Amino acid sequence: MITLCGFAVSNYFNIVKQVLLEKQIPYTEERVMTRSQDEAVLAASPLGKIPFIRTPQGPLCETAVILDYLEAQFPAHPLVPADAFAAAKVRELCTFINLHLELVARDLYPAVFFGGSVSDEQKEKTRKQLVRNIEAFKRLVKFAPYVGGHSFTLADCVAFSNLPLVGMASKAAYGEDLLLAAGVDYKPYMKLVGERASSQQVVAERKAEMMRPKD
Ligand SMILES: N[C@@H](CCC(=O)N[C@@H](CS)C(=O)NCC(=O)O)C(=O)O
Repeated sequence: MITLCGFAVSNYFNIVKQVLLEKQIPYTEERVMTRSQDEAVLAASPLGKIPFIRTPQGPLCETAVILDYLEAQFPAHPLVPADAFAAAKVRELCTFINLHLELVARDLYPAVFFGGSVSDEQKEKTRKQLVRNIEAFKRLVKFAPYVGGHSFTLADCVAFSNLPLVGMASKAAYGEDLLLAAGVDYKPYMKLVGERASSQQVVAERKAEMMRPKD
């Protein structure tokens, strides 16, 4: 049995959860907050980052690694095509969204989501990077109707949790959603993917976590 560790506000935790649900892999959850100094957590995720999973063979951290493991270990209900090139194209989209969109927008989160601050210089630097990277993303993404084409794949699990964060963070920081401003109309796509049972569970559990009184 897989144990998914983390908590449901984390976009990366929710990506792994959606994959577990889509692939119908039985799992349990262990609530772990970020930056834990607990030895049992650090032994599984040395930087204290979430998510990580526990498997019968031992723990695994880093979302992309976890997703590859799940796909290899549980081949039923595939989220990656069998063809090597098509599979690489799906992973290219996952990496692009994680690395060049979400990770760049992440610099804004302390200011826009957590009541912290970010310097004007950093804000401007992030904006330039996002504008450039979103233009590049437009060359890869298909929305036909899924991000990689006609089938729902791993890249949709990544996009569903990450694109809205990029949109919300840029809207809060710059007064405009930089995805929409660049003509990436991801809202109908979010509605389509949002109709899936896995999406509804992820969203409901995220809301419940956000309503939960602080420990
Ligand atoms: N590269 C990691 C990133 C995961 C990550 O940054 N998780 C956040 C929560 S969404 C976290 O644990 N942040 C705490 C920290 O960076 O110390 C992955 O892909 O799993």
